[in-house]
Amino acid sequence: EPKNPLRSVDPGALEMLKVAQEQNIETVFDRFVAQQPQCGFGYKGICCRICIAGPCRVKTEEGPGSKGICGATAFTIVARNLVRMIAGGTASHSEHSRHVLHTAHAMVDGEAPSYSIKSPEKLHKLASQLGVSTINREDREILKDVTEIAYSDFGRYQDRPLAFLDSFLTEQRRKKFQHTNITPRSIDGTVTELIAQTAMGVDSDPVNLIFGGLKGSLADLAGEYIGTKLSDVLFGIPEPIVSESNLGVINSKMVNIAVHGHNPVLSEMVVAAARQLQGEAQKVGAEGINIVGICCTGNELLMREGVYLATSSASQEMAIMTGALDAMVLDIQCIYPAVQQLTECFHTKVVTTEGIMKMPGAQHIAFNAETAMEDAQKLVQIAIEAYKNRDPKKISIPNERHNLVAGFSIETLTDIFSKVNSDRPMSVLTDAIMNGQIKGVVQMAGCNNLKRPQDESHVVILKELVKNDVLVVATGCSAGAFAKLGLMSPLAVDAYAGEGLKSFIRMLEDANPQLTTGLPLIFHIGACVDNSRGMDLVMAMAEELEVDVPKVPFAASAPEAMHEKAVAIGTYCVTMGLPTHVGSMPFLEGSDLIYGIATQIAHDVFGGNFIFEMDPQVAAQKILGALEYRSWKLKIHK
Ligand code: NFS
Ligand code: SF4
Repeated sequence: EPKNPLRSVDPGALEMLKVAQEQNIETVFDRFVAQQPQCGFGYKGICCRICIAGPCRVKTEEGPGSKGICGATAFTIVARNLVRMIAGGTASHSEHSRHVLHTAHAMVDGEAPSYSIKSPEKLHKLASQLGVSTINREDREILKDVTEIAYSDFGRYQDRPLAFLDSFLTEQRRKKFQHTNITPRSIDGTVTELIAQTAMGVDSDPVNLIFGGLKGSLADLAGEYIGTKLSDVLFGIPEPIVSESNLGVINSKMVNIAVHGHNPVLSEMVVAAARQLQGEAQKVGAEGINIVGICCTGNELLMREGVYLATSSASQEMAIMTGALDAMVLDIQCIYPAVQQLTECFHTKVVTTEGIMKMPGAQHIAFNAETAMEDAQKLVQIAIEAYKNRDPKKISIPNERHNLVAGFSIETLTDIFSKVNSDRPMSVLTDAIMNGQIKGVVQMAGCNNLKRPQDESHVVILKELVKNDVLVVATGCSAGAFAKLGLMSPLAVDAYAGEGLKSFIRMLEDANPQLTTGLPLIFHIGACVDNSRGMDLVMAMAEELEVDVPKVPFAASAPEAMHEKAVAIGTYCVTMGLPTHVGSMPFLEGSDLIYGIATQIAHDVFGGNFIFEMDPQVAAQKILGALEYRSWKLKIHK
């Protein structure tokens, strides 16, 4: 019997876990148990290994043992560790976005023939927001100017704020960031500065350190803006789209390829190559090629192509354990090294594609913008070859798949609202809040973290919010949880939405007869970089309400946060002025001061604050409380 019996609430994953147990296959759930108890010093954030005089730990309340060898106290150590996590998250998002940017740039130069400008509409909107002229100019020329601005946001030291951040802020947020001196001047420069600031013997002032981290989180948001906006230009603005999710989308009669990681630059090409090579798959006896997504690359493809979402972070190994996955094509981030180890028992080919992401034992096919289509074809061929090696005895695909509707960019939402009020689309949402039909908006985001059963916290919080008439937008593996469990289907509206939310969604449907599908219970706004879409939404609401972000009934929640990227996102949500729930404890309990800054002082300065609450039921109540407080205040002042 497993020591941790309820490890997931996802029936697809649970079914595969039975297989794992029968065949004695090790999974992330076993490794989690093997790590217990996790180190108490690390957990509290009071372990420092920034220099090799260490590792140092804060061992006592007072005296020499209460400090590191250099004299760094708990608040310094906790702050430095946190800030380094933010720098790590910022670097991750930004490298992803830089790859999209390189691709756009190569395309403009005629060196990436497989790519094109799918959305001139988005390009023109972006250009005008960035102050790039569009009159009498070719789209490629416009995009060239846009990419130059993005490059200079990344790397050039400049005496102006980041264009990809500054152009999208409310006036009050812009001023707030200037006054508190956290306006980043370059993305790369900010990451480097934070590493330098937190090095041995530099900053020991916890407040100055944390403000550095806030600046880093804004650089992270800028990087996400570059990623989301350029991806929309190259691959299209997401529009409502019907698809399915959970492991049952893996098809025993087809060549199955999972794309796992984050970057649409790769996965969009794999989808295109698969469409071309269907015939090759038939030659080896398969009915065709079935692409399925995992984690955020799955979200990217789901949003724009309607590709099935097989599974999310914590259950990524389960896709291989179906025995019917012929290849897993990887780019970067959130990919367990364990997936390659697992293929010792299965025929699946694991293939890496990026220079910074290789795995011992896995095949590597370098993926280049210049040769994107040929590279993608090679990847698909590997899967077709592997199909021949399938062992029918090892195939067990859970009979679990659910309908869903995804594809809600802010453009699409605005469009849907505009059918109710074409002059002021956002007022449709804000009026519904002001008249009490809905309580506010919550952006649910973030990962799976095995400290709690997979997906349970996402689901418990979601159900409580929608029952209480909160409009939920979702990203990343949070969206993945809802998709897998059937909660992202229009049918879930009747089953779970409170009367107010239900009537709001029905009103939108009635006003939009052009939609070929009903609207879902939760609006999927994309991958984790697309948390930037949520920021665009809250700022549009702020402008409509003529207030700054901290007054808008809007909150964020990452019930099972895991990655450094989630730390960066949570931090910019707070800096932007949002109540931000996190359901897995970051490493900061070793300093009451830092805990107080995160949960209280941040609120005094920026109007947003962290809510650390591990119990999902209690967390939902706290989020609802924060929304109610904001709408109550808004109504008094209007
Ligand atoms: Ni976001 Fe997406 Fe998932 Fe977490 Fe990882 S896939 S970028 S970091 S685990 S939500
Ligand atoms: Fe120890 Fe200070 Fe070095 Fe950290 S920086 S490892 S606290 S001596």
